Amino acid sequence: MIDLYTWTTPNGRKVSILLEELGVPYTAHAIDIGKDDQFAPGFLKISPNNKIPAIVDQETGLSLMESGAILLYLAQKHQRFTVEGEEYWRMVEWLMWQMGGLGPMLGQAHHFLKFNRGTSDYAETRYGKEAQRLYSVLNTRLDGRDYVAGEGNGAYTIADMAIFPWIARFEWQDIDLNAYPNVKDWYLRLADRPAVQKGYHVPKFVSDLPMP
Ligand SMILES: N[C@@H](CCC(=O)N[C@@H](CS)C(=O)NCC(=O)O)C(=O)O
Repeated sequence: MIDLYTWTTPNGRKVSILLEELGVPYTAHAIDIGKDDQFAPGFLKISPNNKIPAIVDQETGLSLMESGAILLYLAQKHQRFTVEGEEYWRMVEWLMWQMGGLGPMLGQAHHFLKFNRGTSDYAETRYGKEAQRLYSVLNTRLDGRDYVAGEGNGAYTIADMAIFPWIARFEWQDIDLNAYPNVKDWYLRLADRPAVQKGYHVPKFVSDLPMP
């Protein structure tokens, strides 16, 4: 049994999507980051960086923070949604691209383009352009491929699951998905999966999965 501490944000949704794909038992605990639940002393013991998501694996007692580490742990534990050989490293490469680039940059785009528009032209231009650049990079990677890693036209892995909930906020980022046709096809491919639809609404329903 996995205890998942999460909220309705891209980093949280990555993990609930994987848990739904794995079909393993888990309990989702809502950490309302708008009410500062992430600073509660009990939560800090498992997530010392004050952020969701975090898990505790009740089978082993292991607690983990950082969504990328959690995805790698669960994929390795269950030997699913991962690939082998050189492609393993390609998967890690795109997972790290999400963790170090796509997530942090789109997070800033949300701040300046969605929540604080009009406060900084510089930040709007910087993060708006960076969002477009990152979508172009992903669009190029997905040219002739169904998924970001894996041999041939690819295999569905945790790297796709990490990227998906960030792309699901394309409207917040002023992105027209039609301008990135490979990303759009990939997005619709993942959005069609029942586990993605279910995992997206953990720990609670906020709104439907956005459709381009
Ligand atoms: N690198 C971390 C980032 C986690 C993160 O930024 N979580 C946000 C929600 S998506 C959070 O908990 N924010 C609360 C806060 O900043 O106080 C991961 O991928 O797990």
